[in-house]
Amino acid sequence: MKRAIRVLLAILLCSETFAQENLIHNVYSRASTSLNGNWHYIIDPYETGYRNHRNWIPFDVKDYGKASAKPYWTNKKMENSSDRIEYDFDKSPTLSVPGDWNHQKDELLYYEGTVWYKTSFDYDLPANKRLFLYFGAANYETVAYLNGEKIGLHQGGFDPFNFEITDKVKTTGNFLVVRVDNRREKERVPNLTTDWWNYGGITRDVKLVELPKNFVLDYHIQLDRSDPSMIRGYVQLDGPSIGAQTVTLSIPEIRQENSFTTDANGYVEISLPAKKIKRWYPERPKLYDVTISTGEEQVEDRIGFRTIETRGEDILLNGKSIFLRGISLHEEVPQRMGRAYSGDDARMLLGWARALNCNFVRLAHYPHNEHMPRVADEMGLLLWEEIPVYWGIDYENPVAYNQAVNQLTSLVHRDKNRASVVVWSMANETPETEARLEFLKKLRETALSIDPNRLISAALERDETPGKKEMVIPDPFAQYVDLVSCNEYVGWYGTLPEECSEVTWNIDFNKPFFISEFGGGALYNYHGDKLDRWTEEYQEYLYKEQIKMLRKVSPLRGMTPWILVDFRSPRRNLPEIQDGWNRKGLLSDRGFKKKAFYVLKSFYDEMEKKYAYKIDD
Ligand code: GCB
Repeated sequence: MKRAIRVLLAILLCSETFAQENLIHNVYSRASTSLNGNWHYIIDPYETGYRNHRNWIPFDVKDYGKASAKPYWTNKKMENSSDRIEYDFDKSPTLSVPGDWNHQKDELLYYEGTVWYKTSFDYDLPANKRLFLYFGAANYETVAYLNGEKIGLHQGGFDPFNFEITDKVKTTGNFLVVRVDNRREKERVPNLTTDWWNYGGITRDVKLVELPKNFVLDYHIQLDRSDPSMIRGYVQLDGPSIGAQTVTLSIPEIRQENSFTTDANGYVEISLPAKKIKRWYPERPKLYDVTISTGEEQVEDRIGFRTIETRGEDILLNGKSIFLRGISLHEEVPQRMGRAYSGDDARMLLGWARALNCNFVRLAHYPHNEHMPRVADEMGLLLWEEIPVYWGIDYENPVAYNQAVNQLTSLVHRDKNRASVVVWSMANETPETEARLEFLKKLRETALSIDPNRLISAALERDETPGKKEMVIPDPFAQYVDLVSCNEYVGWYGTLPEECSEVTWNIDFNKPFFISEFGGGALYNYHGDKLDRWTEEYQEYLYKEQIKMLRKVSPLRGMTPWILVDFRSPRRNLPEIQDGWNRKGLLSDRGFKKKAFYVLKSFYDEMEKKYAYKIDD
């Protein structure tokens, strides 16, 4: 995206909320020091830690905070025996970072409110370097203070952010206090109701990232969709002297290297011939070492090159038609009953998808951690990524819109170089109102302005008229997507699996059609008749009937049934069956395969043969 547009976007976004202005791209390959570990914490449901903080008046109580106290971010200690300080981080218990707090401590299982964290570190920063504090994500609002001074605020529970601390860090004895709150609020995205656990806390990696004075802030390097003989993109530098700098892009394996000169804003468009490039696709996920060098820095990445587009009802990967053999997935490790956050977690979850013979995974319902697309790049799994515009967002409210667009902007920026990501999804099951349509259209434009090279979609709903057997998708947003996607629960909500045989689909968009969810609950190893709810037999029968029905839908080019693994949800309270779990997983909470797993796998084995994929390059 052109620099001018990016600056304008940043200004627009910053005026109302707390967008990430200078998100460092590819932090995982930069020089960094992990701050992961055990951090002290104080649970603070009454916002006691904020006493005397005049700029933040919670709950509209105007005189809140008059009491004389030492707010938590000052990390005050008693200096003599008559001092009154009513907290002490260093004597408080610890939480593991990264990690949601809910499943680390019994008293935090259902907690929705504020927790203050504290850690300490020493850091010897060379004079010619800059230092940034990076969070992979924290849910939902984060305020960070270094050595008693506020360094930044971020809203959004699933996107990365960083704050510069070059002028604030000390050689020894730094203390970092971080307030995280995971309240569900009307203006937040998501807002009051979801069907997943509202995991709070610092859920992803925390790092100190050390960079030169002028550094590579961002870059985009992909095959040009309109001219795939070329790799094109841009590099954006940040720092005091970023104009007229030489930036070199090289891919040693194909012996290509080109140099470019930045404009006065540190921005430059880059390109390389792609003739010798072997394309990335699931059966051959070829990644190249790519280097971007400036006089001060060398940034390494591993990038796959491929194109994705649609033509009529087909999805074309590298120009060849594919069927998306997918599954939906939450960012959760069921055995640990908590958020996934590591490369190993990603390998386990995506490995289960591979065992199902998937070539596609829907990362529902919010941006997952960066390890997921990176591991998917290596494993050869295509991805659908989405933001938590889920159900009843406050669509008329510009604050809610800003929350959504900020999360989308960060996600698209973070993952725009990942070959695995082929779909940006704007929303899940949202009501058809005029305000919502405008909201989604603006989100779509934002995604395309950063990255015009991928498909836009949204999980829409079918016409839910009771008793109606002809399925249509009346949602006007279908006109604006590349991939028309729909969640449907024929055979589970309201009806029995038999209904699948009576249903017909009237889908006529001249676009590929995709089922973004179908499914039903089953408790692992609970058996009975195929019409006994919650049995594996019911779920197996439902999958068989769904597949029979969906085979007849001619524009269908893929599906991501709901869901790979049972997941935690406070909405699911049936004793002895659910006990706080949504049981629609094809695998149990311990990773055991239910019968329906094999039904879907055998359909995918068949689709793999039907859409056999090989390209000569
Ligand atoms: C849906 C939602 C998903 C739920 C699922 C269910 O339509 O998109 O988040 O978990 O249904 O299990 O009802």
